[in-house]
Amino acid sequence: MIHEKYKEINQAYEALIQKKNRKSDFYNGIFDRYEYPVLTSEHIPPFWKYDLNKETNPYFMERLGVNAVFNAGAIALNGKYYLVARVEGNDRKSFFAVAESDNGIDGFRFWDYPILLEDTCPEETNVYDMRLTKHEDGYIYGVFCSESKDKENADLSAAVAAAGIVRTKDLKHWERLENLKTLRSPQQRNVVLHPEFVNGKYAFYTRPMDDFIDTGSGGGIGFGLCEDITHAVIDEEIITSKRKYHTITEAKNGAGAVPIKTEKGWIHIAHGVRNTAAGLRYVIYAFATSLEDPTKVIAEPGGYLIAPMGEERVGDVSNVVFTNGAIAKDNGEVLIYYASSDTRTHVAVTTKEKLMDYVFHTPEDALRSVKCVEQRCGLIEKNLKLLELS
Ligand code: M1P
Repeated sequence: MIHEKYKEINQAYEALIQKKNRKSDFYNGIFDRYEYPVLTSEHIPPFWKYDLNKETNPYFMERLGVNAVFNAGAIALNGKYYLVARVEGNDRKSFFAVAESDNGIDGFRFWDYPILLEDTCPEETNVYDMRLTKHEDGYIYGVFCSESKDKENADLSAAVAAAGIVRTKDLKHWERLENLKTLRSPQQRNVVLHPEFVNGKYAFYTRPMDDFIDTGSGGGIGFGLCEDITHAVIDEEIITSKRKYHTITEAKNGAGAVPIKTEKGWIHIAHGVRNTAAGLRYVIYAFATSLEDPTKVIAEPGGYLIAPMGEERVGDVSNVVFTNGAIAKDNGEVLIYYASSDTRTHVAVTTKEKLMDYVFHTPEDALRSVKCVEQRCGLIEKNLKLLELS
C-alpha cells in the first residue's frame, strides 16, 4: 500500500517541475541569467528517494537521499533538450541521469532510471562531469571523470582521475569504451571530445595534471589526437589556453562545454580557478581557437564570463561556477548550463553573435595593473568624447 504522504510530496515535486522560469533582472549585455535553477536535488523524482510502501517505510523516510544535481552535459536531439546531470547521493557517490525539457529553460524532468554504466573498471569509485559530443562519426560520446583510490598513496583521500568514455545514439543504450590513456600525464580531468576529426583523428581537449587536485606542471588546457576511439591513447598534449599568473586561471583551468563552431573560430566556454584566503574560486571564461588549427588560441578576453553571484555563491563547495554543457540552437541562441557551488544547475542564455562579439572584442587581460588602468582610461576617454558630442 502506498504511503499517504506520497501524494503531498509528489504534488510539490510536480509543481516544481511545472514552474515556469523567467529572465532575471541581471544585465551585462552578454548573456541573460534565469531566476530559477533548471535542476536541483528537489527535481529528483520522489520514487528515487523514498520507499513508497507504507509497510516497509511507515515513517515515509528518504531511504536513498540525493544531495546535489550539478555539472551537466547538454545536448539537443529531435527537438528536445537533454541534460546528463551529475547526481550526487547523500553517500557522496555521483552518477549520471538524463533530464529532458521541451525548451531547455524549464520543465526538466528526469527519465525514470539513472544511467547504469557498464561496470568495466572494478577500481572506479566515482564518476562525474560528463561532456556530450555529437561527433561527425555519428555517435554521441560522453567523456567523464572516472575516479579511483590511489593505491600507491597511504593518504586516505589520495585519488587518481582518468577520463572515461561512453557512446550512444539515443542516450538510452550506452557502450563503455576503454578509459583514455595520456602517455605524458598521470591524471586527467575535464576532458572533452572535439566534434570533428582533426587530421583524420579523434581530437580531445585534456587537462594534464600530476596530482588529483593540483595541476602541478600542467600548463593549462591541452589538446591531443588519437587514432582509435575504442582504445584511445594520446601521446603529445599541446597546451591551448594557458594558466597565467595573477589571472582567473592561475591555479588551474579546464575545458568545459564542447566548443561551438562559428565562422570566426571555435568558441570555448571553460573554467578558471584561482586561490584565495577563503579557498578556491571557480569562474567561467571563454576563448576562441582557429578553425584551421584548433590548438591555436586566436582570442581570449580578460577576466570571466560568468562568476558566482548571490545565492550561486553558496553551496557544498562555495564560490564555484562550473560548466560542462552548452547547446547552440539552430536559431543562433546558445544555452550555457552552469552549476553553482557544486549544488545546483542553472542556464544562461546568449547567442552565437553575442559570444563572437564578446570573445573577439573584449580586451585581453593586460596582465599588470598599470596596463589595465591604461586600457580602462582608453575606454573612458572615448566615451567622454562621445558624451560631450551628444
Ligand atoms: O569543486 C569544483 C570543481 O572541482 C573540479 O574541477 P577541477 O578539476 O578543475 O578542480 C571538478 O571536480 C568539478 O566537478 C567541481 O565542480
